[in-house]
Parts: sequence; C-alpha cells; structure tokens
Amino acid sequence: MTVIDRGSVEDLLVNAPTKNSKVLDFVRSIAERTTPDAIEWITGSEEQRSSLLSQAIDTGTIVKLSHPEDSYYAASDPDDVARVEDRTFICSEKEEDAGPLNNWVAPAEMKGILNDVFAGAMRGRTMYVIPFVMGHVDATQPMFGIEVTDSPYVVLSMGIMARTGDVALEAIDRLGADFVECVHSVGAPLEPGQDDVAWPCSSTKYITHFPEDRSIWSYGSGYGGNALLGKKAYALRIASAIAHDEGWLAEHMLILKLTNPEGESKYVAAAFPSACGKTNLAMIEPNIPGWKAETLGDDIAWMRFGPDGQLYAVNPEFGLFGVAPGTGYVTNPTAMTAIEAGGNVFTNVALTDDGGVWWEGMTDEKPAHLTDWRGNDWTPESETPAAHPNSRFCTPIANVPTIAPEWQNPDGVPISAILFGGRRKTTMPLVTQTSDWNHGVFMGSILSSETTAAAVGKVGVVRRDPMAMRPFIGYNVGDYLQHWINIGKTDGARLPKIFYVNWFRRAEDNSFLWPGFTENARILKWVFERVNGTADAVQTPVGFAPVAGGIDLDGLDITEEQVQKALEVKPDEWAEELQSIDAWYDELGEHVPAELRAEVEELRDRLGLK
Ligand code: GTP
Ligand code: SPV
Ligand code: MN
Repeated sequence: MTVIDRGSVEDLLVNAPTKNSKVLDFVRSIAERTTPDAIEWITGSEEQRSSLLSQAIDTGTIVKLSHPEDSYYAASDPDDVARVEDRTFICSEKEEDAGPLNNWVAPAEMKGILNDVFAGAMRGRTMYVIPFVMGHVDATQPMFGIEVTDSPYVVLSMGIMARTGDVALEAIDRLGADFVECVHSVGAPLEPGQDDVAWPCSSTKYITHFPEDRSIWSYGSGYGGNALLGKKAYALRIASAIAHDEGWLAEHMLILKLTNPEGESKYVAAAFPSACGKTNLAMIEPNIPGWKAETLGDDIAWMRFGPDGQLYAVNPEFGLFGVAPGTGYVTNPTAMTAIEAGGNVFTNVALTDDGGVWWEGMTDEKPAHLTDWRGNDWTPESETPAAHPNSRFCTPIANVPTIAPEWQNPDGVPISAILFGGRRKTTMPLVTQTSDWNHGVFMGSILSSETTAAAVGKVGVVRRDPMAMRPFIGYNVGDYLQHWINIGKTDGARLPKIFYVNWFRRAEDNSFLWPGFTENARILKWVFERVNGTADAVQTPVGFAPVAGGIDLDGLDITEEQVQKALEVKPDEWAEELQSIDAWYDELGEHVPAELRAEVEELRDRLGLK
C-alpha cells in the first residue's frame, strides 16, 4: 500500500481555506490514503471554473462546443454509461437493515475492501474538495456534504447540480455543522510519465453507502448517479435513512406548480422510475386555455411537515441531469430553451459537424452526418443510435424558463397531490385516485415499470419499483413502506391526495393509447380538480377513475373511446397482477407493514378474487 507521509500531506493542505478540524481531518485522511499529487479546494469562483475547464479540455475529457454558449461535451468510456445497481451497496451493521432488495456487505468487510482499492487511487492526479449543500443554505436544517474526487468532470458537473464551494464551506464553519463524507475516485492512478485517457475509470466498481456513518465511498465510475454523490447517493440513499430517523421523506420525485384559470395554485410531486418522464412532466407547458405549470424540481424531493401540518417539498438539487434522447422541440420545448441558455455539460450525446449536439428525438429530421457518442461517423442509415439511450444534458435549473419564482424558498412548497407512475404496456390505467393515504402507499408499494437504459442491465423487463425508489432506498424496503404508513399517522397531518398514472399503456398495435407529454396536463387538471372536490369520479376496484367525459379533451385529436381504453380496469389483467403482487410481497418478507397486507386483501375482495 502506497501511503504518502503526513509531512507531504500537510504541505498539500497549507492553502486549505478553513481551520475546521472536522473538515481538515476528513480531507487529510483521504489524501493520506489516496496519495494525490495536489489538493484543490473548490470555491465556486468563475475564475477557478475557467481554469478547470481549460485543463479538462487539454486532457481531452471535455470538448468545448460552438453552441449553446459556454457548453461542453464529454464522451464516457463505453462501459461507464449508467448507474451500476449490481455494484451498489448499502453497508448497514445488520444485513436485515439493508434487505432484501439492496446488495449488502458488512461495514467492516467493505471498509477493508475500500482500504485496498482506494490505496494510492489518486496517484498522479489532483484531489478536488467540493463543499456542497443540498437544498438551500438558509434552510431550517441545511444539509451539507463534502465530496472529494479526482475527476474534473465530476467537479464541473457537481458545480451545476448542487450549490457548491465557499457558500457551503463558510456555512459549515459558521454553524459548526455536520456534513456527509463523500469520497470518489475514478480508480485510475497514473504512474509517473503515464499518459492519461479522456475518461479514466476502472472495471472494478464500488458504489457504497454507510447509512449509520452517513458516509459514501464510490470507486471506479465517473458517470452520473455513480459519481455525482450529492444526487442519488446522498439526496436519496443517505437522506432516506436520515428521513426515516427524523420523520420526513426523501423521494425520487419531481415538483411542479399548477395554476388554474382562476389563479389558484397547487403544488404536485410525482415519482416515476428513472427515464419514465419526471423531467418532462416537471417542465410541462399545458395547452389548456388558462392553465399554467411552473417547475420546481425534476428528480428529487425532500418533504418535511410544516407548522400547518402540510408536507413541504424542496428540490435539494441546483441543476438538471436529464435524459437527452426524446427531449425535443415538440416533446419538451421548455428543456430545449433551458439548454439553449448555455452552461451545459453533455455526456454521450452525438456531435454535429458544426460543433453542436444532437440526439434522437431532438428534431424530426435527422442530420445528414454526425459523430456518434462512440466517436464514429454516423448517418441516418446507421444501425446504431447516434446518442447513447442514457445520454444526458446537465443544465443549471435556473435556465428553465418556467422556473417557479419560489423555487429557492429554503423550506419548500406545500404539496397537495402525489402521483406515482411507471412505464406499463398493460393493466395500469391512465389515472386513478387512491381512496386514502394507506391505499395510496399501497399503490406506491406496487409501482412497477419496464426497465430503462438509466441503469446497466436488460431494458423492457417489468419490475416492481416501490415509489420509484427501488435503487435508492438506503435501508430495508419494508421499513421504508412502514415509514410511509407512519407518516400518514402523524398528528395534525394534512396529507396530500395520492394518484397513480400510466402514460405508457399500449393498444393492440403497440401504439401508445395516450399521447402523453404536453397532453399530460389534462390529467394534471383532473388531479387539481379532484383535490378541490370539483371533479366527479367513478369507483373501480383499483381506485377512483374519471367519469366519461371527465378528462378535458378539448382541442385534442383523440376520442373519448380511446381514453376509456386507457382508463380500463381489465379483470383478467388484474387477476394476473394480483398474483404478481402476492409474489412481490413474499419477496419483501416480514417487514411489509400489516396495513399494506390488509390493502392486498381488500383489493382481492374488490376484484372478486377471494
Ligand atoms: P431520470 O432522469 O432517469 O430519473 O428520468 P426521468 O424520469 O426524468 O425521465 P424523462 O422525463 O427524462 O423521460 C425519459 C424518457 O421518456 C424520454 O425519452 C422521454 O421522451 C420519454 N417520455 C417522457 N414523458 C413521456 C410521455 O408522457 N409519454 C411517452 N410516450 N414518453 C414519455
Ligand atoms: C436516474 O437514473 O434516476 C437519474 C440519473 O436521474 S443518475 O444521476 O445517473 O441517477
Ligand atoms: Mn432520476
């Protein structure tokens, strides 16, 4: 094991911008272990950003684009393109506290493994120290982190995705605050004289979480959720464990504000699995006269009870890390405007011949020639996609033209409705309202979706994804569901109404039954009116559905008959679904709350399958 001596680490620390011993001890201990050549503290200054950009351009990690303004492109290693769920671990003291869905290794054993892989891991590289705060620094309970990383790509991306630099370090010092320790290395040390590659990474990958220590160690990947540790690792896996202890919710949800023609506003949060439509819904521009939607968040919501008993949601992030393919001038013009405002880092999209970017679905017409995400020539005749299916745009959320004025409220906005939804060709209706909180939690617990390119693995397989949190719950999923039930029992709670949606149901010819995208505003309108008690509904075995004519189809080229098909509750499909729900709860085991087992029996009853 290569360990540099304390003296030389002290030399690297002479310019540390803090005297905070907790911070210094952390940084020192990682430097001693990983033996970087230099340590650079991220301040958040424009000057420092420019210098990092120049260095990353020099090493070939990023390429400056001709447009949008101040925008950069990175092509990852072809084997480092998505989250690696099979290499992601929750290292709680007891296996049961991680189980049964998470990979588990005992903390002592994992620390041993990490000791080995991190030894000398940053040799030949600079170790960057990124102080950050998830959510607003002036929140009642500001949530800090410090990520050390040897990846300039991570520094540049974290600078978009979180509030980073002096703003966070000063607050940590001033408040004497705790922070989540986040350690990241691409796992590619350089020998003296060895040339670097554009995207260093390792075939050995560990994305590990210690919920009891509130720390994160990530090794071997430079990609998105594996490496930008404020995002899924902190704001969901570690934060969900904190939220469980403290009585709040850390969820994989977008947040939007909806205003009706009378000027009344409501806030909605929605949980859909990765690559299932959160960013798109968060930026929706309703084409129903008089209705307006504004954006607050597109991926993560932290919800705490306010003094009035309502759940208040904040978006802990500061940027968008959005799926590029399918994002276009027709489907999501808001995102396109945000991207055009500049300041982006694109990953694994295709390059146009004039130094811009393109991906499938951006424009109807395909460019005649591109460089694809692997660096090869591409034409419309090519058999492989130009952009990787999980290629991403990383864009400041402040660029979003529909951003709600209150998006920086430190303590968030009150949520009136929660939507759960997944990508299902069959069975799940376009929209239903659940009958009460426990029924809503039940529907969230059986959320299912066809898998997408957002994680490595087979695409299109139906799997259960409770609350769209399957890869992100930092503790036992049964305890997580119990926590949701308990939230509903909180004294004085004024709980949001819970709905279940499915934009992805198909007809026999495999076409989508519902046009989706902008038209989802028509479903949001029904949700708004149900919350206000002004829309009628019919009871079905699986929840309240819109009455015939209940969804506003004005100006839309689709028949009521087709909507009824999208809304249909088919007994044979549900008989099959119920079997699969039984198997799912068996898989989850003893920790499944009794309240949810009761919900299954009530559903069985309503379906006449008892
Ligand atoms: P993550 O960032 O991975 O968490 O994804 P997300 O949930 O934010 O998904 P996003 O909005 O980026 O959408 C993913 C894909 O689904 C894109 O290719 C979209 O074009 C497509 N999509 C989004 N909304 C709809 C919809 O209403 N109908 C259909 N058919 N496709 C949609
Ligand atoms: C997701 O996969 O849900 C994402 C992208 O939002 S990542 O940051 O890679 O997790
Ligand atoms: Mn996501």
